[in-house]
Amino acid sequence: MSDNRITVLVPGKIHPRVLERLGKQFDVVSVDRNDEPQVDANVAARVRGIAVAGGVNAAWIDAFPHLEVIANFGVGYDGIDVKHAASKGIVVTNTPDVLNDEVADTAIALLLNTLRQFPKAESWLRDGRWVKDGAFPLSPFSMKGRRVGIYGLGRIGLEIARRLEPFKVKIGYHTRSPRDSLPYDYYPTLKEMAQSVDTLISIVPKTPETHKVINAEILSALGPQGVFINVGRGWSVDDDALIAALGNGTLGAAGLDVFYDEPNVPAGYLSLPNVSLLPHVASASVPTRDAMADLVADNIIEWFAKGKPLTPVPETPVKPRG
Ligand code: A2R
Repeated sequence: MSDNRITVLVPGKIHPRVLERLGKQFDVVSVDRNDEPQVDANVAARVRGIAVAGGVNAAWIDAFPHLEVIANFGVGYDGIDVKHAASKGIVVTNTPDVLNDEVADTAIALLLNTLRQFPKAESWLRDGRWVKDGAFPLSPFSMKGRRVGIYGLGRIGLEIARRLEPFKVKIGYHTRSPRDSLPYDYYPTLKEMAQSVDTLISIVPKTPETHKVINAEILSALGPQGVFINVGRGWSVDDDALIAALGNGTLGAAGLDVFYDEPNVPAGYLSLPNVSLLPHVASASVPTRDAMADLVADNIIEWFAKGKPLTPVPETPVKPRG
């Protein structure tokens, strides 16, 4: 559309509510998301905002000389080259907080599913095995008496900790800096925490420092009664080590909602009986995804209305719009 409305580009798929909200006041241009942008030069010159669920690399940032803001759908913004955006004075926003409760709920559900094998028990019933073979086998693990270590006690990690309290389990955490006045044990290293707990929940972002840190050493420290849950990023896990540990009994069980190369899940997991797998659904409810979509739209709207987005990421500067 060639009117005098501000042009906002949407590479690839995004929640329809983002398109609906932005379409009311912006010229929204949807394009395929390839490595290199294929956008008409006239359109490229008009683009001042990008709304995206996924990634925006340096080539995309460079393709739009008047780009001011990139609004990411999701709290993790590892798909966006924020350093490059920051170097060009472009603001990046994400969708923190509105998904904390949903992701924390999923973490607890996945932990219970992993410990108590509820998905398998339901399949047992649906497959007629209750009638044919009798009671579902007892679950080898229980929540009772667990010592839980949370790797990452940020917005989501803290909600997970709060939800664990009524289960009467022991709660500890590892972050780079301790959080004041919380009733949880702080561990200065991931290894020390893994040695002291039997349940590890990962909810750290994807950064160079968190790459494959859940490795053979950490898994073996958790031990044969140990359980690993991941609702952060698959990037943090050495899959070969986890598959081996689950297969040879070094680790008891795992529950995974996130994977290194989504939607591709290593075949090794699929054949293991002691892993509970979800297709990255932690925030995937209608109300939570609607709230995330609204925050994406509101970040763009606020930026162009007031020169101040609602939730900029810490790496990008927010200078008043000139
Ligand atoms: O290290 P700190 O004190 O900055 O604590 C943050 C922790 N964290 C780390 N802990 C240990 N070693 C690291 N290298 C490291 N890097 C970060 O992760 C903080 O407690 C937590 C991140 O919290 P938030 O920034 O509030 O993120 P939120 O909203 O909880 O989401 C976490 C991640 C997203 O980045 C997505 O990847 C995923 O959950 O959905």
